[in-house]
Amino acid sequence: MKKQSLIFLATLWIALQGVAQSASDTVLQHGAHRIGKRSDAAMQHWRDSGFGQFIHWGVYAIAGGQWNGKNYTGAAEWIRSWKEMPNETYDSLYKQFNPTRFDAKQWAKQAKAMGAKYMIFTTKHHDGFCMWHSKYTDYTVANTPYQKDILRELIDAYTAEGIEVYLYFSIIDWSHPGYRANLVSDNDRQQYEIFKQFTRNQLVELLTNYPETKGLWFDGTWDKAWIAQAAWADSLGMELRNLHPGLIIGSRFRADETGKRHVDANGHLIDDYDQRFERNLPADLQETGGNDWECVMTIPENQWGYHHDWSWTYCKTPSELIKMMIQTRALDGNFVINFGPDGEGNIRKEEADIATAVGRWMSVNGVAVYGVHHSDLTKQDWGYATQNGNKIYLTVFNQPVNQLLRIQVPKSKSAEKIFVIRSAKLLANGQNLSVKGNAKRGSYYRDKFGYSYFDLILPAKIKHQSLPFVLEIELDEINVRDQDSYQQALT
Ligand code: FHN
Repeated sequence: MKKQSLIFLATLWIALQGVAQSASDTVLQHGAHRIGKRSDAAMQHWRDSGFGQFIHWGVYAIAGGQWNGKNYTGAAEWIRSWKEMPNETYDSLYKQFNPTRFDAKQWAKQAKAMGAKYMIFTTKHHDGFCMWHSKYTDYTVANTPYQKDILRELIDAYTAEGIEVYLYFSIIDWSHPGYRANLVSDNDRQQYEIFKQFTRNQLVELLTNYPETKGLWFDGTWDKAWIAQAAWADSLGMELRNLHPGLIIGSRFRADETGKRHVDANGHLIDDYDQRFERNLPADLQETGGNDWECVMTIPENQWGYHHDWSWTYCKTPSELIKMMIQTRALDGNFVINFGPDGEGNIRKEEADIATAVGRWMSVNGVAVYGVHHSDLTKQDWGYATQNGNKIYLTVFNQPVNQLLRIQVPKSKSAEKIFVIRSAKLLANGQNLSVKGNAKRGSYYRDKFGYSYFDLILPAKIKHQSLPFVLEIELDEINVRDQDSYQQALT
């Protein structure tokens, strides 16, 4: 089909589709096209996956956050913007790109062992260097000493391990002559039209040549020039979705016509999931707006690409990352840990160690992460709960000194009923735990908010854990008889 016809169809689709609005909303043509979550199988699969790996890899890995003996303290993948590094020097780095130690299969096996169900790969970061053989620019891996199509190698290797691949794509492209952050002159506008066409061509090329792609992970969309393209970006999004059914796109891709990003002027999430949680987590479910969302997390404070020296930066431990992952899952989000391989293709030891530790933990406790959702059993001092069907997983970070884990159970909707803990076991070894306060004597303590509590007796051997442990519990909802008369006493 001709390009013009495709654009016409996409525009028609938008017009027919309308926008997701309620009666009191402002009329928008390019805001959210849906209120609430996507309900199709592809999106449910993304949701159930729960845990992913991010990989930032490009020619910035050669510099590794250092130039001329000086340390760049910004994010290593931004080194081209550092005054110490001349642009021409950076733009020639690709001539040295020859990662002879790169082994896609080994990366994929490591990701699998870590428990990642999907991987997001930087096909093109802000510098514009393409990790695939794009026919629309010479600035690609095809023109490096390495030559081979890295994206193809990664997709093959990760797919073979059952890990799905999402493509990170930066709209900012410092290498393209038509790219602008802001459009101030007619010449800017003309150049930007060429750049838009180039961007569209590359995206269509990616989806056509890499049909295994599950979603596009956009970045670098905060420029005024891009924000002003609401109608065009909306129709491009439709074109990409038509080309690739099931495609998942986060909220960073496009703005609405009022310039609002992520959520439109009516407060509705734009596209499929909220991408605002970068290196931070929502405090509670309310902050998520009930949307799908994803948290992408660095191991150091803010380094995505490879930096030679992590000694000056605060790095997260496996325990902290697991805690963030569980907090994310308890609030219905997906959690992604970033890796930044070096210029040779090695994954640094610190990252490999984290992958091993997280993977060991996931191999025992993964059921608390995959396919789970928010539980009515709310966050408590000991940690977070996730749920799958009748099974509730309690991930315990703060172990009580007396080995009695006090659980506040959810309230029943009926005043005549109460939830009790029917069974509890330690996932690590399947050992059943005794429950105190659960004797079926017909009368249960409830606090002034109507909550009941039960104590789980923890086995002595789980003392002094360096990583959290997980308990699987099941609840029963039972009828309560009259309260003890004492409980009716007044002050
Ligand atoms: O500027 C980029 C940054 O380098 C990195 O790629 C992150 C990943 O989410 N995104 C941008 C900042 O939000």
